[in-house]
Amino acid sequence: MTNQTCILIGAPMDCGKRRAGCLMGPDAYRTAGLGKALGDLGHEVLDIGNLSPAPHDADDPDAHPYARNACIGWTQSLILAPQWAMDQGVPIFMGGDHALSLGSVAGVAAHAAQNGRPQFVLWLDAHADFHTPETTTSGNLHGTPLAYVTGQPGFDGFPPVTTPVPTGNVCVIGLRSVDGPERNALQATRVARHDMREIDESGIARPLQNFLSRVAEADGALHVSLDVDFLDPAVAPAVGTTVPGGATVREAHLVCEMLHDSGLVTSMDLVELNPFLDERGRTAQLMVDLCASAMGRRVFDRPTRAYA
Ligand code: NNH
Ligand code: MN
Ligand code: MN
Ligand code: MN
Repeated sequence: MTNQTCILIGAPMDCGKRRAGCLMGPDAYRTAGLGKALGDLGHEVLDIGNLSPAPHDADDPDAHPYARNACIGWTQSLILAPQWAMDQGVPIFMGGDHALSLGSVAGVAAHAAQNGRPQFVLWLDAHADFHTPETTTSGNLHGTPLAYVTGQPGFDGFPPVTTPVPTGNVCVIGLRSVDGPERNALQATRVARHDMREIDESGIARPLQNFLSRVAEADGALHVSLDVDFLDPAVAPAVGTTVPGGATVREAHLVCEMLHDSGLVTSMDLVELNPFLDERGRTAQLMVDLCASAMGRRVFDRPTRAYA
């Protein structure tokens, strides 16, 4: 794999849910050595610092959904970042909670469309994040990004999604907590959904490889959105929404290693890390190691595998 330019973009967004702490995520990744880990692989690393939200109206703390205006401000600023970052290298959005993907994914999809490439999205998460502001009962907008970027209605006040990601280009792996309205809505789409039961039965490589083959065939751009709660909370405790029964360290590394070998990844989010809940930085470190795997770290050299 040729060396790339990794563009680290801090997005200390913390308004996608009520429990505070994800704002410390970007600095936890820096402290855990994300830049050095990627540099040691031979990549050029550019840490551009942290983004901030576009100016927005104040939020009523009791409003439903929660912090809509702040999320709109962040989405407006995040959606613009891929316009310059995608031309420089591989943007890595250091979250911040998963609401940052409303902007990052809408932004990379718009950029891909400008370049005539179909956008694909791999969502590694315990949750489907397919609520709309109308169906969410928690009111937490970090549970909505996949619905937004695929063009589902109900996101009044948010930037219009000009180039929705086709649901058939989305693959979710790691599911073990899906709310009723999300399940109903997802079943009416072509989103590929792989729950933990399927991973237990058949392994994690098979669904991923099928998806990567489709991306390669379409010469697509591939955005990977890695939610900390994809991982089992026993190995990744620093997340507000722990769900037992998640991916093991090795399952997650295998996913990242296969992603690297595919040569298809064009952008990435690292989301939901809450350093306030971490144990001596172990979750931040694991996320850094996974990102390094996705960017080419390996124990021994192996011939590059083709997924086409
Ligand atoms: N589905 C729940 C909700 O909408 C949980 C979402 N939480 C997440 N998503 N962490 O990844 O509130
Ligand atoms: Mn461009
Ligand atoms: Mn999520
Ligand atoms: Mn989640």
